[in-house]
Amino acid sequence: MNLEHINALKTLLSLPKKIAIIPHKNPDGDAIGSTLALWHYLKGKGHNAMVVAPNDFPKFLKWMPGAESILNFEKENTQAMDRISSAEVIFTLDFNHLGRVGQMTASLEAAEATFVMVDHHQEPSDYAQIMYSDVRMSSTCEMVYHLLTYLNAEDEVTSEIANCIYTGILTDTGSFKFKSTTSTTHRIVAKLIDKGADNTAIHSRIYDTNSPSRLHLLGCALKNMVILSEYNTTYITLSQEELDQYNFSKGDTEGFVNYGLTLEHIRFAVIFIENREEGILKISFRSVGDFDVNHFARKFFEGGGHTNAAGGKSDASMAETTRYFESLLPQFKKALTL
Ligand SMILES: [Mn+2]
Repeated sequence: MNLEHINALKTLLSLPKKIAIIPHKNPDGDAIGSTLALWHYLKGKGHNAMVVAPNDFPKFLKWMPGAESILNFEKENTQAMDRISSAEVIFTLDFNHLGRVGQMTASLEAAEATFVMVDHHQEPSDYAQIMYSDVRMSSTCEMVYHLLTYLNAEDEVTSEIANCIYTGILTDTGSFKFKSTTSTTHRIVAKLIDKGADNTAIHSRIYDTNSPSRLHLLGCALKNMVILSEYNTTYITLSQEELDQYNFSKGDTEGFVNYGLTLEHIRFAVIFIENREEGILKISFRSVGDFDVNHFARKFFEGGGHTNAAGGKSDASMAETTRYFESLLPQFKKALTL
């Protein structure tokens, strides 16, 4: 974050403000962790702050300190709209394009607040007056920690803040495994544990939450896995029929795509999931090393994300989509096998 923006933020927060803090739609551990961490900090400084989420978030994040205070735009619409339109400052965390908040987009576009963006995704749009955008960062949670140091507030990191930030770093780094995990990330994590982050409990609350039907759905997904050794690539399909058969509930397929990458030599793993309600296939792309799935998702599947993790969609059938996907691989053979 450059000095000009740090100083602008310090000035902005020098008097108590009415603030809305916004995560993206379908918020994940990093989005909820970063917004709640910032909320705890701002509240402690005497601001009137509130986290407003576009929709609900997964059960395995409900234990987070402050989670019960999050306004749900879908369910508490009047209150949420009022908070956004009356806010003097709006922080948008873990996204960089106003379209990422779904039905909340129009409210944000109409808001007269000063916008502050904190985010690590590529190609930010320019709606924010104060920007902290860095694609090299492991997570928005790591950026919130840096932000607090820029505000000279490292000593004000409470155990609530530490638990929130730890959670987002944990989930966005694939448990400290992805390339974006640096020595700085680990130094911050060490400080968070010193400040009260209960690392063992957090791991268990996040990852030991399977239901029997989810494990059965995972079994189905793994059985469907197609391995294209020639391209060090693998993909999984899940039809709506299969989702129904295993009582799919939202979030159940989270992380399934990563199983492909646990195969030896595999560099590129994909999952195609049918969503009959929306009439599309939702696609997740993962890679290891230099193969850029952000580029791949943008070019061929109307999506995007990071170098090693991206999303996309297809309006075609499962059979057509996987055929198309396979037809794209020969042009990337060199990148995938070198
Ligand atoms: Mn993130």
